[in-house]
Amino acid sequence: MLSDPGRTPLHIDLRRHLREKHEDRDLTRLICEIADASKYIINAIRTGDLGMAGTSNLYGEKQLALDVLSDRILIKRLTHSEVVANLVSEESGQVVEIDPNNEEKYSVAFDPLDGSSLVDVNLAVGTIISIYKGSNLLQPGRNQVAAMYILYGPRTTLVYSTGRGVHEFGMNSLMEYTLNYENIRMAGPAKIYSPGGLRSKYTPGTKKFAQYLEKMGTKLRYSGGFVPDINQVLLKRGGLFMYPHLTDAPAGKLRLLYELNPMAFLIEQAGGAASTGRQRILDIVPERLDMLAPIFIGTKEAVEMAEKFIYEEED
Ligand code: AFP
Repeated sequence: MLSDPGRTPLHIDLRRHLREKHEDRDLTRLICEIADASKYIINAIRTGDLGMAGTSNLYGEKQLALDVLSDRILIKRLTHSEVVANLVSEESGQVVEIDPNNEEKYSVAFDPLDGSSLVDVNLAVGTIISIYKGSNLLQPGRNQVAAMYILYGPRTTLVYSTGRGVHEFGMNSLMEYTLNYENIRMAGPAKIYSPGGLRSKYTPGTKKFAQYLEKMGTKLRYSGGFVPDINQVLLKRGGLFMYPHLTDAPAGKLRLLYELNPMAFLIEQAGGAASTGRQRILDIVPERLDMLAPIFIGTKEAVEMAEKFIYEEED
C-alpha cells in the first residue's frame, strides 16, 4: 500500500481498502453497509422535501424531514446487516436492540444528518458514525473500533479509521467510494480555526485563546456544520475547531456519543488531539446517551495552547 499522504494513482475502492488492511470481515461489512446507505441519503438531500417533519427529537429540536428520512435509511440498513448488536441515533435517542446480547457483534452510535438545518441554505452536511465492539454504547470513546463520516458537499467524500490511520475516499460517477488520501496527517500551529458558540458567552480562558489565534493570523473558517468544519481542519492538515463551554452552557452544545467521540477518534488518528479544554475527549466515560461536552479539536499544538489558556485563566 502507498504510504502517502499523497494522492494514490490506483482506484482502490472502500471494500478493497478494508480487505487489504485485513480488517475483520463483519466490521468491513458494517462500514460498507453504511457507505451504501449514504447513497440513499444523498438522493434524499438532492431531491427530498425540506419541509418540517412535524416530530421533534429529545432535545426539543423540530426534526426536518431529511433528518427523519436519513435516520430511517441508516436504521434499516444496520438492522438488516446481521453484524449489529445495538444502535442509537442522535435523532431517536433510544437504543434500538437488534441482537443485544451478542458481544461478537458491533454497536453503532450515529448522527444521521448533522447540520440538517443547513440543507435549505445549500451548505454542506454530513453523517457521523461511531462503532464499538459488543453491546455497550456507554463506553469511553477510546474504546471505539472504528469511526467515519460522510460529507455531502460539492463532492461526496467518506473518511474512516479503524485505528490504523485515517483515510479519505471520494464518490465517483458510479457512486463508488475510491481512495483519495491514505494516512492523512496534521501538525503544527492552526492555519484556520472554527469558533462555535457566541463569543460574548466565552469564558476568560477561551476568549484569551481566540484572541491569541487572531494575533497569530489564524484565519476564521466557520460554516455551522460540524462535519464540513472538521473536514476542513483535517484536509488542510492543520487547524482547530472549538465549541467551548459557555457562561450559560458549561457543557457546550455538541453530543459526545454521536459527534465528539467519532471526530476525536479520527483526528487523533491523524496525529491531532481533542479535549474538553481540561480532559481528553476519548477518556470521558459517558453518563448517558445524550451527554454533551465542550470541545477543542485539531492539531496537538493548537489544542495544548487552548488547554494552557483555560488552565491559566480559569479555576
Ligand atoms: P443542527 O444539526 O441542529 O443543524 O446543528 C449542527 C450542530 O450540531 C453542528 O453541526 C455544528 O457544529 C453546531 O451545531 C453549530 O452550532 P451553532 O449554530 O450554535 O454555531
